[in-house]
Amino acid sequence: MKLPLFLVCAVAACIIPPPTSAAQQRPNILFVLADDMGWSDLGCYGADLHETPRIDAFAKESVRFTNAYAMSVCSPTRSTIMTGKHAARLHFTIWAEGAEQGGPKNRRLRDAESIWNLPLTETTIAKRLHDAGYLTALVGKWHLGDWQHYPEAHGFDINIGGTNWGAPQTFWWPYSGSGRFGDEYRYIPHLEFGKPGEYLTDRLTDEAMKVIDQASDKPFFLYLAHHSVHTPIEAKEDDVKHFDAKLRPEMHHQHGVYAAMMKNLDDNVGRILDHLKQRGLDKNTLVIFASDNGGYIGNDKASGRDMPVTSNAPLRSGKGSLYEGGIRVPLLIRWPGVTQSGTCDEPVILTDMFNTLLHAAGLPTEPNDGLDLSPLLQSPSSKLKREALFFHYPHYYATTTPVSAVRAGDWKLLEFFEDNHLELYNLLEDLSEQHDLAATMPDKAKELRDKLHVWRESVGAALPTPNPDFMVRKAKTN
Ligand SMILES: [Ca+2]
Repeated sequence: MKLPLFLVCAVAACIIPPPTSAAQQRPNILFVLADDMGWSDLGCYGADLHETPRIDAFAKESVRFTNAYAMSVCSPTRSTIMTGKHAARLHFTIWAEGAEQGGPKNRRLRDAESIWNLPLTETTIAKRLHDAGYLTALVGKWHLGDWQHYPEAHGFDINIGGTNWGAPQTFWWPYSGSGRFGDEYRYIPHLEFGKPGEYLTDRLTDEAMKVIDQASDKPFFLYLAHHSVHTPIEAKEDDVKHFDAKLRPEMHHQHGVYAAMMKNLDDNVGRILDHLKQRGLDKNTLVIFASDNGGYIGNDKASGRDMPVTSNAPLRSGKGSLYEGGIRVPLLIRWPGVTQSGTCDEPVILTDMFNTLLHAAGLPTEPNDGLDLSPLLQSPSSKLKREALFFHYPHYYATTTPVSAVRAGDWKLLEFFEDNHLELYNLLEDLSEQHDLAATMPDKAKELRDKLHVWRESVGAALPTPNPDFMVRKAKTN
């Protein structure tokens, strides 16, 4: 049946709410995610060699979280930001290429099974914001699945550069080629037109600024996921010279090329903040800056230096590990008119971004594994109603064997799956996790282990299994 036009309009008027002043004031959201940046890599978190004046100035206008956590590697953190669900619940516990590899070598355990495509049945924060009228854009790294699971399939209107790959072949235009990842030819879509000497972090910032301009009168959600400061460690020569000249043996950080990469990222964070201001959008834009996991403490050939890329000291270990160096990350949030600038010591996790952003957009929060951090943004000294944070990495990496962990108050317990041994630390007294109290405080260790087991069961966490090949090999040796 065909309805008269006036009736169609009347029906539409009932369904589509007219824009309200509250809706018009919904903030834009700019989420800048660095890759593999360690907790102590920024000046405002204690770095010495590195120079990050723009991010440090931004931190002074933000809530600076000192106890913010991520998962210990790339894709799990990105999946939890997108869904508000813990990576263990999603069974997205390792990065895509790692999940594909499988095949344990001479290891005591077989990795737990992990997905490597973010299921299309999951509703991402981008989809929620898109449906609420936001222009949604991913610029940079995606790393949540193959082409059928790219950002476009997960609520993003715009995808510039997002693929299944976790790192570029190179930070220099045309950013493509093979060799670094075996014979695999890697490229970054939509960045084909450029010029020699162009550097990836500069280019992604240019693209992000165009997205801001494109949004016009729509609010935008811009997820600017830089590849920097992930390997390959490559930087501009003049910057490298500057940091090499500045290096002193007593410095906490020692890698001049990495320091130069940090400087360039800082410059680019400054550029996009300046762009917001020039466009008159800074007062109505919620800006988040974070990293997806702890700093990478292995070497990188591309840098030409045979030394660890960074150090997370005073935290122990780095990317991959569930010691603090692998999971504690910088987190800064600025929302003019809402945030009180200051330091927040309350433990939070990037899983919390989902509900925090829903709340910011005036949407109802949802029951999931994260909380809405708005109370902390309004009052950094307030507390959340949360007993503990949990971590689950049932895989191997250069820094770890399969492990789970829980942080409750100042206490931290790790359970290693190879031999089920426990380690207990008091982070208030022992931030560097050097004094294992599991043997001297067995009751506390048991209490936290029980809590960890209940949580693992509640999320259906996948566990590693004994590796029969390991036993066979051992028997032959004997
Ligand atoms: Ca990462």
